[in-house]
Amino acid sequence: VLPLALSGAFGGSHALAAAETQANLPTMPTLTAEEKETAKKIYFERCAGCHGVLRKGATGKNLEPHWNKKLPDGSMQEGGTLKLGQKRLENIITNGTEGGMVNFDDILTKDEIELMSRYIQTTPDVPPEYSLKETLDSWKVMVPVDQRPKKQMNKINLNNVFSVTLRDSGEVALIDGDTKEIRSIVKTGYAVHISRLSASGRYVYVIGRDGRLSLIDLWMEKPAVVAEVKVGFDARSVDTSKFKGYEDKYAVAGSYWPPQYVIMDGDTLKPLKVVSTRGMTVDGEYHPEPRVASIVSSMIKPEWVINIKETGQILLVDYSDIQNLKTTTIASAKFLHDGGWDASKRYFLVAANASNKIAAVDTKTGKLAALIDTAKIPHPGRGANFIHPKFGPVWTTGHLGDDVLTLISTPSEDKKFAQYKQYNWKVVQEVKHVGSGNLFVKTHPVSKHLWADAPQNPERELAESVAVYDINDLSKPKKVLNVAKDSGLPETKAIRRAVQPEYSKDGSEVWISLWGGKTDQSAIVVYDDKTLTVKKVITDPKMITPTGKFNVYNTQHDIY
Ligand code: DHE
Repeated sequence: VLPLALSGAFGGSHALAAAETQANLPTMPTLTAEEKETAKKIYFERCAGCHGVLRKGATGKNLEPHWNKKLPDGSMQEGGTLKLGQKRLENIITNGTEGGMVNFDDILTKDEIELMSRYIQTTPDVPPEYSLKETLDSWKVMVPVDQRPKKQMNKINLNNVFSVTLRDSGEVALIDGDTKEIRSIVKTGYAVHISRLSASGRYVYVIGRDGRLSLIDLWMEKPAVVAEVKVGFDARSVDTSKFKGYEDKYAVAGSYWPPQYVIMDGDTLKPLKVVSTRGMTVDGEYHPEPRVASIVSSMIKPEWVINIKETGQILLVDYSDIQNLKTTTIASAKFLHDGGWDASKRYFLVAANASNKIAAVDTKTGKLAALIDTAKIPHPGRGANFIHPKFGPVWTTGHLGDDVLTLISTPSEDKKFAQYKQYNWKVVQEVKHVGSGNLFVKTHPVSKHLWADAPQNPERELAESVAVYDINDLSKPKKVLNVAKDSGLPETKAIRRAVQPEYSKDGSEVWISLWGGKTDQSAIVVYDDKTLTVKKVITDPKMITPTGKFNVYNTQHDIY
């Protein structure tokens, strides 16, 4: 709380008005020290991703005890968790909302829901900062570069390995795509979010939600972690330097908290530079927690595209001179999240999810190419590129908040697509999906299919299924595959969400994870992409909560 003199100086009459309103609010609930610790942990693991550490909201709503904001017409709007009250909050957490919040009754106990409802009515603690020194202190090299193999020491086809997140066990399984055998399970950070590849394809980088970044060497007889560093307290993204001459040289990881990114040596993870992302939103307001969302590496320039969620600023960071770092800051729209390249890999398309927009950046000119309005809460994953029979090259996104798949026309320098220029950056088609709650879409250059999941749909049947569309004729009825049933595993109390279709290197198979309960043995179901029949069910007692899967070749070359 600011001393009165300061609040007068900096807060002015608004601050006084806010203080008066706050005086009329119910008093904040109390928590014992032990309850607070438990609630903090649950909040970090389950809530912070959408609502933010400072609870200012992004994909999810603002969860501060009390907030007020000025509307465009000059009037003040206020709200907050204290106003909503204990019963209403318990109800929202238990049952979810139509706005996209999932129901937590199968994830948290009744007591935990009661506790979390009290916790979010109290003022959020500001977590500590994390500097270059702390990053360096956390850095470990298990196998120094000169003690690593000089050539591949195993017989695995390294073009077709899948790095699979075992979410709740804090591990990654490396699965041989040819034999479907689990080759190695490595301990990583908590709930690994993504795996990305070095330009050479030798190293896999996996980032845990707790900010622990692990480097796996695929050349070892049994692939294992060779270096590790903690880049922050809460993180989601990592990528490497892929431009010619910089292969395997650098890695970059983005944090949610503190809001910053860290540049590291590619083969040791030695932290070299930490860059804060705090600053102004595209609307010109200061934001204290602008989190780093997706990061991709350009192949046409020594640059990373770093998307800053709360500010809506897209950074093109030139890594050719780390000491004198040059950054182009492109204003797009707030709440940037995930995205992928168009087929030419010149344009990066990223969802500004809570703004219901897709931003397209031209990495050749370093400018915003388009800002496209879409249906509610686009969530592309990396999107899906294919040639539409009527509209030419298109990129696809699904939606968390709507029951359509959106196709956006993308430019091409190939003369044979010149006739489609008139459609560029327009939404050319919305294909009806099975329902809302889609997270990922996927296709492959040799495939005739577009796959789309719906794991966040409230209906069990839909959450456990995926839909397959014929890209040559999208008017044909989609084929809906019930992945949970196809796994042959006994039904469990927890919904087994069918999530993230991923292709094999040759594009002949599609792998789908069954994201089940915290302790339930689950599976990855592998389908033949042509016949849509089950080819293999990969299961094991250690196959618990599989979510993201990354075919190393497709990830290395951005094929989607
Ligand atoms: Fe993700 C990508 C953030 C919840 C599985 N997720 C991303 C990216 C971001 C992000 C910023 C892009 C990374 C990149 O490309 O550099 N995800 C968040 C969240 O903030 C959110 C909403 C809440 C949270 O607390 O983390 C969230 N994500 C989830 C899940 O619940 C998912 C389904 C399961 C899980 O393992 O946690 C999940 N997210 C994924 C996957 C990708 C991803 C599989 C990568 C897709 C790809 O094909 O590259």
